[in-house]
Amino acid sequence: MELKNKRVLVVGLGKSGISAALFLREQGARVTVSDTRSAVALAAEIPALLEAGIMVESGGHGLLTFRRSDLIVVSPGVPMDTPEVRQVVSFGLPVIGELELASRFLKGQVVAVTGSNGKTTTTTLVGEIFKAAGLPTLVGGNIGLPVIDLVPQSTPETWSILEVSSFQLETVEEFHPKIAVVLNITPDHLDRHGSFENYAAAKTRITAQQDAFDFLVLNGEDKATQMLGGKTKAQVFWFSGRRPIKQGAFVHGESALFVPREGGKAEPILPVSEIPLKGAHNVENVLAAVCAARLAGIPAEVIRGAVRSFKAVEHRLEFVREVDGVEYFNDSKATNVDATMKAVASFDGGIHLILGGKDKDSDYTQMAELLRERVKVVYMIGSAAEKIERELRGVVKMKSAGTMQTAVQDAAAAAVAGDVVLLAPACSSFDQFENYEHRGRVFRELVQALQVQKK
Ligand code: UMA
Repeated sequence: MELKNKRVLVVGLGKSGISAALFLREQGARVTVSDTRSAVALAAEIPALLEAGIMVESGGHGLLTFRRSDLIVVSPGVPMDTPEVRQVVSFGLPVIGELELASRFLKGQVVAVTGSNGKTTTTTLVGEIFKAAGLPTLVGGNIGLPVIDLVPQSTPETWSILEVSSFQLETVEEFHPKIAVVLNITPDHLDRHGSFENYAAAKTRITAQQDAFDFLVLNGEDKATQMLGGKTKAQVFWFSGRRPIKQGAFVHGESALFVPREGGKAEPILPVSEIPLKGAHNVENVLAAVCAARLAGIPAEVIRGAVRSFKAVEHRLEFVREVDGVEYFNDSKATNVDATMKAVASFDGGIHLILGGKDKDSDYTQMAELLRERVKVVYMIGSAAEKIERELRGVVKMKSAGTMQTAVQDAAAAAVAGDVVLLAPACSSFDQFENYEHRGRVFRELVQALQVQKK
């Protein structure tokens, strides 16, 4: 891709936009960045960009700025139906995302992990296994490190393990992972994609460029994911925590096994009891990682060692502390209904659940049965509180807490020994926090500050 002297516009000045703009500038492009935030809000970012010879448009997107460009690179958080983006697409100007830009320059092979839930845990685990096998490994993507930042370090031998989101996949064209993993597809980001079908279609793009020499790893128990099996040219491997699989990874009795080809012998990988993560969904994440690792030729004993020493990723069903016999778990990354249900299902009962934040057009009624069964009290926070209360009224005891601080205090006061206080909010965080990490940190700090009372 020739970038020298091209007029490139980068839309959005978050992590991806800043990295993309600096990369493009280094390649000799004439770069402008445009962001809806004001110059004051961008005061920390602007000087370094100007220094690098990058022009900055702040406080909104100008159609003229878009029209004057040869190429437009959008950040993942910028919807394709942003009016200026829609217009230039209709004029035929090329619009790509940061993932697509990066994948045109990234050397080596890619393992791409997507799914509505479990992406970060699985990506991190795959990365750990590949590193344990001694392979030159880079880890990035939606996990928090823009893929473009991996480009300078990549070599033809590198394995880049990438967490990829529907926002990033929406704009890929040539992105071509050697191994693609789709963990599950359940409703999320409907406010952005408009419908579940559009959301699932974005995820499908992970395999669009794959061919018969590539691998697609799919969840045998997830309906929407199963459909991808018929839409790919890649060799399909399955994983299941519930039943034997002809080609892929599954649990049989006490063991996780891998079958390398249909009719082939099942190889034992590890006893399930050695998986150090809570919840059936995490067994699925491990099985998906087993497939990716075996497909890259990594031996079973290396996989077993890396899984055994794996620690829960921050903000994903992360154990925080026990106070007076009550256990506190931070699953701030449970930003949709399905993730919250998986978190709740990881405990037998006695749960004090903190729910709420910014709604994503979600249907909270889906949780009714599970909450009735296992949750003692729901504490509602954030702007979605009213909707959650309306949809779950009569199902479970509910308390309007408003803020995280009140929710933690109320839950701590009500919980008795043997109970669990669980932050698994089913919403995004942007109404009250910078992001889900910030929300998780605030929860953790509040829990760390609780006084032991010995009730
Ligand atoms: N902006 C505009 N115009 C718009 C919309 C946004 O100018 O129409 C600007 C905002 O003012 C802001 C910037 O764009 O300055 C934000 O860009 P961004 O939202 O793409 O944020 P980044 O910091 O670049 O982070 C992105 C991902 N964010 C999203 O997808 C929303 C991060 O995923 C990812 O870690 C990072 O790139 C590196 O790859 C976060 C996320 O929430 C964790 N992902 C979603 C999820 O996991 O559910 C998909």
